[in-house]
Amino acid sequence: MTLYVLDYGAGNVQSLANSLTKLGYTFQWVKCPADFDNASKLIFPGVGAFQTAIEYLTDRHLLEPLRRYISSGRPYFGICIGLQILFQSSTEAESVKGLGIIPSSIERFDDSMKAVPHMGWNRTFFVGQVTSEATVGVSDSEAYYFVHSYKAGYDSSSSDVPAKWVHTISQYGQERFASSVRHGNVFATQFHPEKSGLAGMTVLDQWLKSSDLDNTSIPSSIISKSLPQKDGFIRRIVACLDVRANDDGDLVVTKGDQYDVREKFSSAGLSVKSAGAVRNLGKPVTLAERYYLAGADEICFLNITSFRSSPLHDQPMLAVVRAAAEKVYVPLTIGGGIKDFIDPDGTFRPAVEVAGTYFRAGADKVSIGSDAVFAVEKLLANNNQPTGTSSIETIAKMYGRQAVVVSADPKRSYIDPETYNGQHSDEIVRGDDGKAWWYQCTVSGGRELRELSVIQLARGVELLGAGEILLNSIDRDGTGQGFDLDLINLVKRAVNIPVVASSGAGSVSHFMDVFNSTKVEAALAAGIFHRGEIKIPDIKEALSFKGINIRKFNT
Ligand code: 1PR
Repeated sequence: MTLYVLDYGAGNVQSLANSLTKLGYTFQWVKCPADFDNASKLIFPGVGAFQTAIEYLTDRHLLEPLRRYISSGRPYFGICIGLQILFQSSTEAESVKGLGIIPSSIERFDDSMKAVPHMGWNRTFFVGQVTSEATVGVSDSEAYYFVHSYKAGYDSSSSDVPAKWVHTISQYGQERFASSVRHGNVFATQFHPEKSGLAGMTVLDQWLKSSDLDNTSIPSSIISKSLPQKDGFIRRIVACLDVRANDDGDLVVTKGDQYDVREKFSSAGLSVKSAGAVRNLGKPVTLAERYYLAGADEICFLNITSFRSSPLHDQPMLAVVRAAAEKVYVPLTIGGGIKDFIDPDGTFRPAVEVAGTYFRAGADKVSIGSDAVFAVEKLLANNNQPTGTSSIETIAKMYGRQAVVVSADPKRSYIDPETYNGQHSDEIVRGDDGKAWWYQCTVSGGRELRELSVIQLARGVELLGAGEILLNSIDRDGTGQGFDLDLINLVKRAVNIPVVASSGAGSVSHFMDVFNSTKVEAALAAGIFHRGEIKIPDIKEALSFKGINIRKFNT
């Protein structure tokens, strides 16, 4: 078998490369049109925009050779955008033609009742009887990782995927869509097998092992649209690793109390020497792998002092990302220092280049902190008119909005009735003790307060094209007092993109509270995992017991 992988330059293909290597396969990248002639199997992975993908293939004279490859009957496996380009068109870019192999259109999810992008884990269902061989390793008892705003509909509308193509369907909110398609030599998944732990590895392996696929995957006569309506969307548990160099220059996982990561002199048993040192809770890659194996649905690295130096020169951090991507087969988010900067030699390095370096190292998403605050300040000063130049916009344009997370670091700003001037009056929260506050944005890891409120930030970054908000709370960080539910509800109601609740988790019940009392898509914790106080499977078991949809422990 000569396996080729087609990389269209957007997003993280390194994870697929790592998965194939882990499974023991060797492969080559498609570099020129002639490579299609040499391929006996082809995988086209990718996230991002329909138009960007088609234009990339057209500009490099790869589109027609790809079409010829598929019509030659040799096996094709499309992942995410590799599924969508099989269709005639997409409402994402009406004037752009897809390959037209599947005679219907890709459409946007409806965001009136749910967050879009559909980002996270979901279940798949077969629509008819399938032999075990015909499943291609997909299982309706497993969950898979999705990240997309557009879908191949399966909702009885005229643009639905033709029945003979549907392999599995999934449901997000009230909408059902084809989560995988299969016919003849073509197999494609909307989900990312390379990011779906062991369940995804099984799909890749089965497809690679199978000889040419038969033409009779699922007889259309048994396709039924009367499957039970059940939203399979799963609430994610995210493990976060704050990373920085310690005083000896080694990268360590640290953890602050309200963002202060230095050991306190008052801590029991600490010598004078230890007091004031950067708290060291372990090695980044070791901990990331441990959390992956324990069932974390996503891993987040935050390079918390990156604002001090240029990330493109931060080789140890890039090495951490590369090494983690070889061990962790769930999504990896990397934050810290994602912004435009100028090298010491005067060379301008745009944020999109920084992000691209992390994607090529194995990150799936980048998280932007301080620079998002500055971008929204500029947006407001420009009467809410985006200029297309911010880090959020340029990265979202190139890699898709699902690849752009904004990490917000708000802090309560308490109101003094004597001096209050009416600012942010529609965002005021009142506590039981009579105190009132609004949530003020900060930059540089909480070191600097800005006038912007977290609601202005959330709405602004959504407008600029962010795909998700990682919502920290400086007041709750490291306290173990539980998530700030007021903050989370305020932000969640303000935007239609997914929100990850962060800061303050101290017990299993805090995860129940956040999922029961808010509509947040994911909950993140750091300290309780690093100190071994709570295990991820225990959280999941408790959530599942209460009827909250989780991904079973399975790596
Ligand atoms: O501004 O784009 O360079 O990004 C810097 C990033 O580093 C931001 O995402 C910012 O949140 C983060 N950061 C900066 N300084 C600190 C610090 O702690 N001194 N960490 C910091 C923020 C907060 C959470 C933490 C949760 C959960 N860490 O990510 O993991 O609060 O903690 P808990 O479960 O223990 O309560 P830029």
